[in-house]
Amino acid sequence: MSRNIFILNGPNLNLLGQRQPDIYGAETLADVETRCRALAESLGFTVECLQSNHEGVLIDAIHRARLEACAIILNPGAFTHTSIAILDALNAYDGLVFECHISNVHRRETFRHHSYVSLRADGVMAGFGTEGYELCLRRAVSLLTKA
Ligand code: CA2
Repeated sequence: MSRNIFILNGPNLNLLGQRQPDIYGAETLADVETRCRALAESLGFTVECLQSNHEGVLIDAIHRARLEACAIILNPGAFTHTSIAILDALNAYDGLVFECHISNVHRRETFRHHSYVSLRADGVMAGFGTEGYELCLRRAVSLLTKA
């Protein structure tokens, strides 16, 4: 079994730490990725991180995960609420999928309350700030290392 976990981030998450700290916190995406990499390594796993503002790039990464990753932690950004194509790609993936939102989408506009990705996700995180990524990582490792 691969011990590599993909951490995928969708549109605008490259702006983390630069705008709207009241909603998304002060950490940059690079900070989050560094912490996740260190945590994964301490647990005997590796992570590959990718952020893209383009739906097709995220879909290609999900396809690649079929051979290269035992789990995907995905913050699809606004594609969460719109993308049947990302859901279809996830449905063709056999590993674990965790959907991770920094903000509590259920306390925000109603258009953020529906997620296509949740139809496939093994777990959904929302409102735990950037710590949510590490919590997803811990849950993935816990499930992957159970007998
Ligand atoms: O809460 C989340 O993590 C979201 O996935 C973030 C998306 C939003 O469309 C989802 O409804 C919930 C937006 C990402 C925008 O990220 C920014 C970060 C800093 C500054 C500006 C945008």
